[in-house]
Amino acid sequence: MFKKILIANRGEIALRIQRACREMGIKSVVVYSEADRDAKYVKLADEAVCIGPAPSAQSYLNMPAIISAAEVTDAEAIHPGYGFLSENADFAERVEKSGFAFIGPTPESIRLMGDKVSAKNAMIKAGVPCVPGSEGALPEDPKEIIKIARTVGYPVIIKAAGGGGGRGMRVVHTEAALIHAVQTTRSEAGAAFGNPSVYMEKFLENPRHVEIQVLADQHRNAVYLGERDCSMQRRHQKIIEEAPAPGIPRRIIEKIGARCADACKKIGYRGAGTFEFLYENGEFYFIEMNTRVQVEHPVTELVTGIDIVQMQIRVAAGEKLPFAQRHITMRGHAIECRINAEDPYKFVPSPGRITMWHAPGGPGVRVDSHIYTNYFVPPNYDSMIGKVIVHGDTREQALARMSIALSETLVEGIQTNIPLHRELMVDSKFVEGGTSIHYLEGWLGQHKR
Ligand code: MV4
Repeated sequence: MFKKILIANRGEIALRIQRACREMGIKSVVVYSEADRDAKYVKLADEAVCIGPAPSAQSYLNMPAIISAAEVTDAEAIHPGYGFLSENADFAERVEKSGFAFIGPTPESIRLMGDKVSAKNAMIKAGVPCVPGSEGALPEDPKEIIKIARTVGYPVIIKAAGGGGGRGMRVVHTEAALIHAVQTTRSEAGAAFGNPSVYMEKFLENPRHVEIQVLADQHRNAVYLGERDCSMQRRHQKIIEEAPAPGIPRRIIEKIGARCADACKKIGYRGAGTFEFLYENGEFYFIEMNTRVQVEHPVTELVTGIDIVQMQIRVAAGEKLPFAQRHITMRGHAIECRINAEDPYKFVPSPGRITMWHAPGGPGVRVDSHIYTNYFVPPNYDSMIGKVIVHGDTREQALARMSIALSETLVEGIQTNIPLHRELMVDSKFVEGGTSIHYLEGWLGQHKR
């Protein structure tokens, strides 16, 4: 096992990874920007290295500075967390070329999944069901594109191969609008991702976003840890996630989960990963794979009892997964609310000093946050300041525990989205379960203030 790991991230995930290291008897090094000098995880770390000024481009995205920090502190491995460099294949490659272990998949896996066309081709080959659409990238010839769209059937969606997470997409309802949409998406994709390649899918009008968590080691073992429903989102920013996904029959999850684990074996995947699906009319359709630990990993940890971050570290060190699929069981229901420093209804960021922080507690309540009373939320990064996660025997109990936890949570000095979460926890459609990816935007339209 590694003796020392460098954490190439900030905020709650830096603290989360540090806690995993501590539990495993591993020393942790954190890197931080000038804006994060007073952060809790910086104070708590065994060692800390300042890697540059506040802007991410000069600190958390600064590859040479991060690798130098690993060299001077004698770290053996680098954990990238989520965001920043976590899905950058070139970074993973440079980490390994410099003699460190990258706590994540191989650069080849990251590259394969980073190109959404090659990811989809790999999944089709591995037997994972995908959204019907073009076979690979769209050709140049407009006549060919029109033919493909007729076969797929309108509405269609044009997506950039270099996109993902909602960037570089366009919905097309009629043949008259098709060619212009393809050309616009192509040129935007060329400018944004340096890759003008686009592909086409049938546009699913009212799906849910359901994802499968996987874990794989370097010895051809792979398991799935059930699913998460992440449909409650606005502008591709998830705000609530839960496990299991309400109302989806277990046999359907087991079937798709087994396909995902099998696909991991086929592509030689290692580490934690997430298969993103759209779920509509009882069917799963693969859209993308994330090759990192996700913000919402705790809901899976609570229902499975498996520490995903510790598993990432273990498999990166070459250990075998300590369990097989038959050993993994799911208990109860977990819900996560992302707490953002923002206006709860206008979504304008609200950085600044937190004059008072009181965390919730009680049975089945987990708080993953790096904030404290008198902490200054810097304006330079994502507005998420923590997560409240609850576990209960049933979804009803989890909902009740979340409402109580949110009522106990105090954040003063800045605005947060806690009031929005409190309203959603008692919203009749959300309580019923199974709302689609468009629900929140509709709800906000009806609850204008
Ligand atoms: C889609 C879709 C409907 N049909 N693909 C958006 C993020 C990216 N991961 C894929 N996305 C979508 N792809 C087809 N064929 C609708 C979305 C989508 C969405 C997906 C998941 C979560 C939130 C979303 C919000 C808007 C659109």
